[in-house]
Amino acid sequence: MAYDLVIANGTVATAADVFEADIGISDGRVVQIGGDMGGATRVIDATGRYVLPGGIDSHVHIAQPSGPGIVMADDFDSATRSAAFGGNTTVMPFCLQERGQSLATAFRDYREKATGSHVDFGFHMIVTDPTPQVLGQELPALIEEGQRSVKVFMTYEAMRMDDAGILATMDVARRHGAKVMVHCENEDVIAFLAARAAEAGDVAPRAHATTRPVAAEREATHRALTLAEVVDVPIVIVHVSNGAAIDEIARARSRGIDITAETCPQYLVLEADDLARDNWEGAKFVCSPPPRDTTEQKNCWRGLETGLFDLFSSDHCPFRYEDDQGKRNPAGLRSFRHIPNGIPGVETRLPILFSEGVMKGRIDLTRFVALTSTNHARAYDMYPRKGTIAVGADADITIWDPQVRKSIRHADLHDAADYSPYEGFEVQGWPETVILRGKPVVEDGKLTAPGAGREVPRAAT
Ligand code: DUC
Ligand code: ZN
Ligand code: ZN
Ligand code: ZN
Repeated sequence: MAYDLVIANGTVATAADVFEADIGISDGRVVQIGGDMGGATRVIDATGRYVLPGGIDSHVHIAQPSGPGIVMADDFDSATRSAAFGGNTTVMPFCLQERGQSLATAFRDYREKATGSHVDFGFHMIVTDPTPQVLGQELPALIEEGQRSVKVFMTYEAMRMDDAGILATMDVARRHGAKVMVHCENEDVIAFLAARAAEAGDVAPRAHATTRPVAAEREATHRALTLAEVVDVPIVIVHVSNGAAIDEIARARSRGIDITAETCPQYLVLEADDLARDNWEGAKFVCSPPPRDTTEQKNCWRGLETGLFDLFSSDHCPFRYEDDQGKRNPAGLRSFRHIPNGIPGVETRLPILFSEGVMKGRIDLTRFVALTSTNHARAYDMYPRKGTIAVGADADITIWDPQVRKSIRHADLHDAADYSPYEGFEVQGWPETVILRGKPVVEDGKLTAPGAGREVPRAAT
């Protein structure tokens, strides 16, 4: 019985171990690890390479409307192409319920938009309008069918929920078995500071960072954790940017709250000072929470090193720079308040953490795998089908070249934005071959199996 594919001579890494072994794959699954493989229809030689579980990026925004007339640069085609080239085999975008809209209808639309994706995918539900219809019927039904992650925002005028709405949403999540992801920033603080800055004529991109201070994130993090404690629901604190928020998480964990904590590349290698770059270039770094300073970068690294963070995600949220609705803010709208929030990053997430984390000795390879794949599958009910290399698991594998050195250039990336916030950043290590359910989807610099992505069934517990 010949296997469909054997990956030979590589160094395999999981979240627990690093070992030399060949991997035998048939019918899209891993069927043998180590030992004599017998025959194979195809053998990929992975000598000198790491054989890793495919990356899972559980925080990406794709084809999400972001205000009147403002659309994201990426649709599912370009976003999942970029994800695949970045070594990912699964992404988890959001299904946004816009106010006044049915959540069930929104979900049908996002599912439809996602057909033809190039990597596997699963959704989180963003609730912005907690009506009786949504909380009483639609959300419970979606959770029951496996959509077991719900996100709420404490900021953004068009999306924010007050504490009463968050409590009610959390209660539905608790009763039906979902966890709640929270974007933690205090909107009233931000609105107050932003109005004051605008009045003072301080409207350049740097003001985005000064008007979204650590205090606004710390207070909201504390409040979100408190609400989750009161309701007794598992919570995910997304995109943590600083030490004060980290301290809130550590304290709440010591009280026994079930918390998953996430950080992102922008909080490790970008800074608020990047927003001060000349000629409105700073707009290329506008995301929320904003990048902070070197002290907070160190705090975030410490959170990765000590295991405080479970997830390392991109928060890919691409907008073009040169565009009527883009970041450059053309035609009289030259204010930080009109710069769309978000930066692209789904393709550069793994190389940045590998290079800055593993190559620089801050984290080991097993922790890299946990942070970029395994923990995402565990947090969002896809493990052990996804997120590991084990007999019976989906053969989602990234063959990683740890030697190659690159300078990140947007021209080499595959998203539909027109810049990368990491332009010129030097990395060592890049994904070489990406295998989705046993089939190479990226090989020799080409997308070899377009449209092979499917929605991941999420296990009920
Ligand atoms: N922050 C961003 O920068 N973009 C997407 C949404 C968010 O919370
Ligand atoms: Zn239920
Ligand atoms: Zn967010
Ligand atoms: Zn986000």
